[in-house]
Amino acid sequence: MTQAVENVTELDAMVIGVGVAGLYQLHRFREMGLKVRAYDTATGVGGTWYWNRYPGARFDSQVEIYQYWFDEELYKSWKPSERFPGQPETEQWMNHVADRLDLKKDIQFSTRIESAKYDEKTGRWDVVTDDGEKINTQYLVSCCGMLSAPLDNRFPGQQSFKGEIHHTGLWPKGGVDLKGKRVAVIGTGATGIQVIQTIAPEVGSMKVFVRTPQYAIPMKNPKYSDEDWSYWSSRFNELKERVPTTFAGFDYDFYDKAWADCTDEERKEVLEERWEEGSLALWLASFPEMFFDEEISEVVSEFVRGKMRARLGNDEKLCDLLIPGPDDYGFGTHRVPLEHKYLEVYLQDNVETINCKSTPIEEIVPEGIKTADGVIHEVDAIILAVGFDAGSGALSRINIRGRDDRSLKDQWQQEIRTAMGLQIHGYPNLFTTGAPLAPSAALCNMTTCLQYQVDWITDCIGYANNNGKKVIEASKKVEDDWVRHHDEVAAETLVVKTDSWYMGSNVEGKPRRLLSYIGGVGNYHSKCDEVAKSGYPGFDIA
Ligand code: NA7
Repeated sequence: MTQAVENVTELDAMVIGVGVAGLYQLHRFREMGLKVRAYDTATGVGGTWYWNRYPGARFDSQVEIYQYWFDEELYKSWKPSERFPGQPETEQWMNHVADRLDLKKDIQFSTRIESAKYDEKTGRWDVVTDDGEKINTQYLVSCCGMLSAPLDNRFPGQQSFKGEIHHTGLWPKGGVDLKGKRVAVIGTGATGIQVIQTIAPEVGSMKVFVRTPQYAIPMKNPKYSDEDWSYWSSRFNELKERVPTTFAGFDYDFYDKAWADCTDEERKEVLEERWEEGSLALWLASFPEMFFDEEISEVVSEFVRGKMRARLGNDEKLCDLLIPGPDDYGFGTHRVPLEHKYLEVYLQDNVETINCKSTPIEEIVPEGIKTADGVIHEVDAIILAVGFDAGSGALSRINIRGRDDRSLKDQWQQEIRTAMGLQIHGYPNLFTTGAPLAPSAALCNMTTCLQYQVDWITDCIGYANNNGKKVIEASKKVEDDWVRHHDEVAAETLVVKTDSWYMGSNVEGKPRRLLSYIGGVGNYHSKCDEVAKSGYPGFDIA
């Protein structure tokens, strides 16, 4: 036997990424008795909650449902401090999960997966890491994340900047001292909003580069006492049953009366009540008609605009720049962020806005940011809150070769397709979580959809094992059918008309397709359950 063969790590299953999905997938594979190992570029667990340690990072799903549902004792064993905990606490929780399940001994940190090549003769994957380690595995499961490929090299001249420049998704572990400094923030998506409202009190001055205004909802984030957590713990089984059946994997769901059957007063009451809730309920638990009907969308959008205008003291210039107008896009057709005193930041004397629509950023220069009008905005630090190559980005950054040496990156540069977000035709024994065309990122509370996908994948592999089979591949037909259904559902909504990372339009040249399934989480689960119950029709299992 040659040296090279001796140095190959042989596995039944390999997991890439140890965020919410990866930890659970590792746990499930271990329970099945498979020889499994997980790999992650980071030095610790957490995925999104490891990398996004920028000031103010926190989730928009209530902590009582941003949970694992497979173990009641695990749920009860963690005492969250508030309704929407910040990144440090969420990272601690993920470490708690990993330690409680003793997962870390099967995780290799600080390791980037460079390539994965399917061997048709053996039905197995040959994987190579950045330090040259070779892994041979029967099953390969991507848990790389939906929003984990940062667009960190966005502007020409970034390297020349004399001060500190950081993308929010690659924030240094030790933090960044912004106290008293002149800081620029580029981007006002969900991330930019969290950063801006958090650093505003400590920076010397701040220049916010705004291109697209955002609808945002004020977050209500009460502290949770032990009694509060006992209350939620007592509801564990009820929540566990309900959450996967709702439209977006939260514990709330749409109002049970159609818009057309409500009076104006009732509509207003429903919207006001959801607004006061201080969560994403206004978007995901009020009137679904806002996703389909332009007129209804406009009524809801105007409701939100009115709230925002009042906060900005009806300052015309600020309102124009920060609040989407009727001709921009409708509320909820873009990811809706929650915020806390965000708009008030713009009323501070030391905060300046730069309109990137009229004066786009041209380049980064040693002193700061140069805009198209020739102005150099001098700053000490630049925060790039400019987003991610969502959905397809993480897997495209690995050289993945399927049957006939086909390249996933090349394929997805032409058209982004998956079968239910769980497999890709031409890539046998490769399974995906958080991938395009499955529900994700606020159109699904991430813990809900990721756990479901891990369970589906685990059951599918279990089915193959029980039947003495070794290779599983989504047929072209099953993928075609899913893509068609996905597109039909998407085409009925207004979301496909709005430019955002949901549509891939934030990355130049990326083929346009809604990256998240919008037919509802409950519906997605029923469809995937049906496939599993019927013995995986449309999947070639050999
Ligand atoms: P987003 O939502 O993609 O937001 C990125 C922001 O950066 C957005 O305001 C962009 O404006 C702005 N941007 C990007 N490129 C530029 C340039 N060249 N000039 C000016 N402004 C620019 O990313 P986030 O990180 O906030 O959120 C991603 C998801 O993570 C979020 O939805 C949650 O689900 C978690 P644009 O809209 O393109 O005009």
